[in-house]
Amino acid sequence: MAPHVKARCPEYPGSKVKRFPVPDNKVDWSQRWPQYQPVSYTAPSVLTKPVWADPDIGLFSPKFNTLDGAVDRTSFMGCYKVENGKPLNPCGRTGLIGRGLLGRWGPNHAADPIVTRWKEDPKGGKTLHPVSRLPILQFVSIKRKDCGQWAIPGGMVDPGEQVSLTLQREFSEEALNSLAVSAAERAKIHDRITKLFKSSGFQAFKGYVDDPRNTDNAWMETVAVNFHDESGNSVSELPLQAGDDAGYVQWVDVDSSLLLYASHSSFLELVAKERKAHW
Ligand code: RP5
Ligand code: MG
Ligand code: MG
Repeated sequence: MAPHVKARCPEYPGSKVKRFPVPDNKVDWSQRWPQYQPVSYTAPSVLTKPVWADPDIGLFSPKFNTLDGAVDRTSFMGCYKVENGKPLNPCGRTGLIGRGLLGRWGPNHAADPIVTRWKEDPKGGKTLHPVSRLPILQFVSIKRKDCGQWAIPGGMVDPGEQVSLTLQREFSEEALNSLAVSAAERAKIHDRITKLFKSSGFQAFKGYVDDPRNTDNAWMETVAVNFHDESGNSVSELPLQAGDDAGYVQWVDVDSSLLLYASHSSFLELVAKERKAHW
């Protein structure tokens, strides 16, 4: 596996904090590196003890590598090390200790709904890419408010929440703005998309996300699932409207040149390959 890159971004997101620079060959914990002096940072938004965040180490006794009450502290990467009471990022050094913007020590579980359809040509058929001659997929993409980057409309799995529910809930909140409409409208949205989200979908990825918010002690993991509207008459007919942590939303052509948040473009590559679409 290539070493994480975005998890070593020089300036920590939403702050002026500079990570201790970690070269590629020092990412792995197995490389001895006595000179390593990571900076410590936990964002004020986490320190004010919101419900979604853990207390500080020492103030509570988390059960790592297991289901800790409703909080899932297991990792898709296997058993992670805990050193001096603090979990160690399974993908190596990031130049920063503490939790940064992440609420949980150790894995922070998210779910990423990749909703796709075929790009239509004027006659209603599939649009083929001029070079690859393969049909072009489109996916619902949101522009994140926090960093302005385009992304999959994913979000955190709430404690005890089924991932299948997180996928549908986050899509509704970020791409259909379900939080801002009346209960009746929300029920309508729910009905319209439940069929698509109840289909089993294609699990494109499950594991570590190379997220710029990652630290040595806290990191993102996700389950990315593709829900495909083959005939273009389920979600495709719904008006997209950005909501919650999304500033914009639109259908975007799937292509290898996409620059997306975290490791999202690698998830789309897996979807394109699976659906024999252009990449
Ligand atoms: C990424 O952060 C995941 O892949 C997911 O898309 C997202 C979840 O965080 P929030 O959108 O809730 O900030 O690592
Ligand atoms: Mg969200
Ligand atoms: Mg989100």
